Amino acid sequence: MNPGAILWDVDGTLAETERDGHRIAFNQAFEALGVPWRWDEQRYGELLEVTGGRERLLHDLKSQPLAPHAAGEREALAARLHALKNECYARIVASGALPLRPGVVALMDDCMRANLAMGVVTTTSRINVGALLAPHLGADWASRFAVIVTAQEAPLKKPDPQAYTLALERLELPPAAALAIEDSPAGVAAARAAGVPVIVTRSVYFASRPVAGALAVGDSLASRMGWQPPPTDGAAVPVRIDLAQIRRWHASARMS
Ligand code: XBP
Ligand code: MG
Repeated sequence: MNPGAILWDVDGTLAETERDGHRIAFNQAFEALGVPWRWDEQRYGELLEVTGGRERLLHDLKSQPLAPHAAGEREALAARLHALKNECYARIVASGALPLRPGVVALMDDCMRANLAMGVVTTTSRINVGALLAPHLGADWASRFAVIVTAQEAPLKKPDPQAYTLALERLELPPAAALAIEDSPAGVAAARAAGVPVIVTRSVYFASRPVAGALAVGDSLASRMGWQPPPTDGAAVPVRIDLAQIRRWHASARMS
């Protein structure tokens, strides 16, 4: 059975938004509100264990000696910082300066040509998805996707399967008919918990993390090098991971 839909994760999968987008934007928000600490690349990597930007802030505030002690004050500060972070993030990505990862647009174009439905399944907000994608895919970016599930529709963040389950419901597809593309252990866990087969394009923060339960794991959709299991050759051998290869991996899920 061919996949009935490709479900795209956003942060880390479509672009390196965590290191080069959200992290920078959080630090800009800290500066704007006079918060005295910053998140360097390493600290942010540790904090990515907590999914959801507001949840990540709240988690960090608990261990910051200079943060307010009262839980209510910490929540209010996290909410202000998070809203400001999203404004900063929108400014960072608005110019298109944060590129989509290599091979993403080509695979999306394969899907469009094949009339294969695509979805967005993310723990970030719709406004952040639009801010990232509009400069690259155009103002009508949303028309490419049959379903868009974000933190608004699915407040339980990955690894909870809620976002995937909702996307399947809206697409009226059984889980095995979809295929997710993710970058993080939490994303893989969310897809698997919903029963959706998943492939992983590793992002910088999860480059060396073991990934359990993925059909295939590789560094980039733009290259067939280094994927496990290796791509199986079709009639013509393209250099990138194309829809034909995605279909072969998807078929392997049904055989295993
Ligand atoms: C990744 C996340 C998000 C982003 C920040 O989402 O965990 O929380 O780090 O976005 P995904 P927000 O990989 O599912 O796209 O600040 O909007 O939460
Ligand atoms: Mg991700």
